[in-house]
Amino acid sequence: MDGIGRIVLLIHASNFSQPQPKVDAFPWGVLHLAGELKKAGIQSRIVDLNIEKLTEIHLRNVGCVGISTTSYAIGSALQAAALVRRINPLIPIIWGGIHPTLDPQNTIQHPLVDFVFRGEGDDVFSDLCKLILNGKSYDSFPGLVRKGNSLRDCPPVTVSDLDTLPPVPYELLDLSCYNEKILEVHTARGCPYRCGFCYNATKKYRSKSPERILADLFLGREIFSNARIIVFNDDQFFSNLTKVQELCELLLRNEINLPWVANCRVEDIARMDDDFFHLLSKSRCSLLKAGVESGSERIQELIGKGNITPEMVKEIVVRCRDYKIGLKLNFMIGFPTETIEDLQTTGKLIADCVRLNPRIERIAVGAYDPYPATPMWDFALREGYEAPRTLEDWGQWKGELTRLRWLSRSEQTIIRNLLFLTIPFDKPYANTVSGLWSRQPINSSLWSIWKKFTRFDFLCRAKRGWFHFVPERFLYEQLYSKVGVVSPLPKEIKK
Ligand code: B12
Ligand code: SF4
Repeated sequence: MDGIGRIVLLIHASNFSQPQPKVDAFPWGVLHLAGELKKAGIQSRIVDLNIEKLTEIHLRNVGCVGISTTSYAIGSALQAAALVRRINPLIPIIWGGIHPTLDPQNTIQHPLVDFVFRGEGDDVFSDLCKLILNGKSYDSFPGLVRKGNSLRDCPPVTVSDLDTLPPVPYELLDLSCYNEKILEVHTARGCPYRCGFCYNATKKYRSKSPERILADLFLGREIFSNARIIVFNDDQFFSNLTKVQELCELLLRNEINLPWVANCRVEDIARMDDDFFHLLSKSRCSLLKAGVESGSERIQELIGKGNITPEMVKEIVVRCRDYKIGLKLNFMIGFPTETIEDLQTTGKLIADCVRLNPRIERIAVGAYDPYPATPMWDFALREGYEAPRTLEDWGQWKGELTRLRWLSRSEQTIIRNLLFLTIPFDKPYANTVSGLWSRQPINSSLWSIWKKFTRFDFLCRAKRGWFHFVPERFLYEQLYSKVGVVSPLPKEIKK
């Protein structure tokens, strides 16, 4: 190809090894950028690598490429960038999204990266594209890191008024590849809390007005007329309870009449009074997803969640049971300085929660993955985290447990055992919203017998803190590698 074209190509990177026929997640970052480009009269094209491969055809008449990636999808982003470079080396490639924002230093050094954009592109990306497409100079553009730039000159950009965002241009996607039963809406960005492991700890909390959220819901409903659930996908839906109250009332007044799901912080649920719970239940709140992380108060303090005590967690577990609101709890293990006793305490808290509320939808236990620029990153490095050094390294990175050098062999084993033993509680939205997500729990009778056994096994072990020696895990791994039909879960419990 000679010269550059007039279209902006937006690529959403993926962590799937192959494109999937259908996915639950929308490529929200690039979709928002495309909305702004449309408003500015610039034509754009979206390639979501979750559902399709990038080909030469996508690059026809393209004048600028924006790649969006998390730390989990860099391998696919690099492959896409390599194709762009091979087909037309004149097209500038801009990397944005969570990982480039967090780690601009290493990202910008890669030859397949011309620029890094830091932060939220909504307000400024279309201006940048105009300059690029018209061959104008864009020296010292807000948020734009060039090779050799000092990062001090490029702080991340944020949008101050979310009500000014244009409507989502759904027409740019092949909607048949996305789950039409889920109506996903964003109501806020950032978070007022400062958890040590979290990307959001660097972003100020801002919310849309309830009226704007309702308008987004109506638009989504026009597109997804068969939607059976609303997912408010912000990290912190409940940070502003007045907003949530107004929104619940609007949902009721406008007879939206769909169950809804949202993320929350344990303290936020704890501070809701009975009237608030009634309102949630009346407006069809069906699932609250909260990050507990650890049962150990020392670890909670270390990771910036010192206010969340095991008593508070059990209190919300009981309240959700009493109000018949589903609950998903996330736990994280493997933090620096975490001891075997801390891990046992977390196991015990999980078991207490399950006993107190058998209707808990899901308990997801994951191992700590340190991310650059998060509050605990430097501490993790000092404690020996074997961090990927280059963008290429990040492309290979799989969040391996062995990189957490502070873990002794027996701690690693206990973590793997805990990840294994809690699998039965990670049933994707089994009760209230069953059958809606693409990733279905396997219903084979072998799998359900196995799950019942492991659940019982976990509850017995948690009482005594017996997580050191779990031979059933090896049996499971053997069974999976030989038979391959037991579950849809990973072959190995985190390398
Ligand atoms: C919805 C969501 C999901 C969905 C779908 C994600 C997706 N579409 O890929 C699901 C449930 C599938 C999911 C899964 C996971 N997620 Co998730 N997820 C989120 C969540 C809550 C919202 C993402 C979103 O839609 N944001 C809204 C859009 C508008 O924002 P955005 O993408 O950042 O885009 C803006 C800017 O970044 C920028 N921008 C983005 N791209 C580009 C490109 C260019 C060129 C430019 C100029 C600008 C630009 O402009 C955009 C508009 O303002 C975020 C938290 C968060 N606040 O971002 C976590 C988050 C992205 N997830 C995270 C994680 C860890 C995971 C999982 C690994 C969880 C797990 N253990 O399985 C998986 C793996 C996902 C993957 N494929 O990489 C981490 C990622 C951390 C990191 N270092 O990468 C986050 C940040 C959560 C956190 N607080 O730590 N996730
Ligand atoms: S983990 Fe949740 S509460 Fe903590 S900073 Fe991130 S988004 Fe906020």
